[in-house]
Amino acid sequence: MNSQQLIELEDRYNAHNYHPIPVVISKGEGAFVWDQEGKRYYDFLSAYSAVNQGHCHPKIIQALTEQAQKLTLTSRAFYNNILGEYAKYITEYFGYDRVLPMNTGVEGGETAVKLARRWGYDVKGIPANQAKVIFVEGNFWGRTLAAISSSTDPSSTTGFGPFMPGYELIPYNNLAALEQALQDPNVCAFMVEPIQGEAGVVVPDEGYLKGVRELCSKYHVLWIADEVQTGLARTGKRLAVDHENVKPDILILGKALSGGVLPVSAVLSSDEVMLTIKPGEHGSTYGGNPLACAVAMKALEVLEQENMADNAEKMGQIFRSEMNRIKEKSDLVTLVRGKGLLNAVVIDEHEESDKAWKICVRLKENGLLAKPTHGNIIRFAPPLVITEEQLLDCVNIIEKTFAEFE
Ligand code: IF1
Repeated sequence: MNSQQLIELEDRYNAHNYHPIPVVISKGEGAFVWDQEGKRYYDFLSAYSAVNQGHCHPKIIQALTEQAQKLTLTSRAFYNNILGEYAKYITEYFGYDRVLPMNTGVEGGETAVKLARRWGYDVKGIPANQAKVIFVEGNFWGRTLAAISSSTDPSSTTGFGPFMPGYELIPYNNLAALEQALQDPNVCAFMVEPIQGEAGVVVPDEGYLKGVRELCSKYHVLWIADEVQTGLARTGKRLAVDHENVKPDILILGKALSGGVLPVSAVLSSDEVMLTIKPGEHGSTYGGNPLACAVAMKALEVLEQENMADNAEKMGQIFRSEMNRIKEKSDLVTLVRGKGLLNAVVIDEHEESDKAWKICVRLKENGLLAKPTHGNIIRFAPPLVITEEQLLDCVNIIEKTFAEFE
């Protein structure tokens, strides 16, 4: 079947919960993907930062295939021979006491909120069913009812109520608002993305994360960092919180924890927090499965071995300086922002415009895949294995494409 037929097939039988760029990908390697007709593209979405290590990283695929031939799933009703090794590996890697393994990013968020509530009751002494979690405006942590209950985006929430109680919203990047909200003794946690992804790669002021750490400690509230998108070298450090040398009480990881191979998420925390949940009180059939554990260990290992954080930092500097050069002589680009290889270009349009979409379709025709967030923002986030030569090739494609819209 050709691409057009495959698109029609999906359109006919699949739910219409997405509006994809019209390209049918059938192969991937490193920073490249190929469509059904064999045309090659640079991937500047990286499956929403899940393939930080590059498509089909040979070492990760090897770990996958070797483990797949031995044992894939036992459930947690029994022990398996890989989970303990993985738990030791990931907790030492990030400096936490314990890990709770889940599958998707949103399950990681759900787990973090449950842990925080339980800690609030058992340790902080919040009266039963009164615990509150603070979120920021523009947050995104997935599509479950608990996640959309904190959303300020109507396309996430409209027609899906009623919503989960016990949440409070404050503005992002605003420490005074946080301190105000923390006055309430029933607050158990503050959950935040160190850089907001879906909101359009919104980078907070320097010192914000440090301030969050200090305020949460001062008011005896758990700080939950959602690093599902920003973690694992994407922003030029192992974690985005490392830019300010601070440590969250609860860390959520997902996406690239498996290098894009299968859904693997993790919640990391201290004994004090993690041991509040007892056997039978939380879990998942697939969480901690041996296949996921083997893949995740390798995915973490190659990030280090191949210095992907350093490469993300260096390539990100070059990318933003090139985009700013383009911005200088362009009427189209109004703002360039990001950290490491999580970047966005804001174009001169209103949020409901279809300009960013049209540019992304043209970028596709010119051999580069990117996705708009809102009508006026294009996200640029290639795999972290991209080389300088490849990146400069991509800058040319972007420059040429933007020129077609001047
Ligand atoms: C979709 C964006 C990215 C996340 C953070 C948790 C999750 C996500 C910070 C949940 C998921 C996704 C999912 C994807 C779009 C997407 C996204 F455009 F919305 F912002 F990555 F850039 N925390 N992000 O960003 O993880 O349960 O999906 O594994 O299509 O909804 P999940």
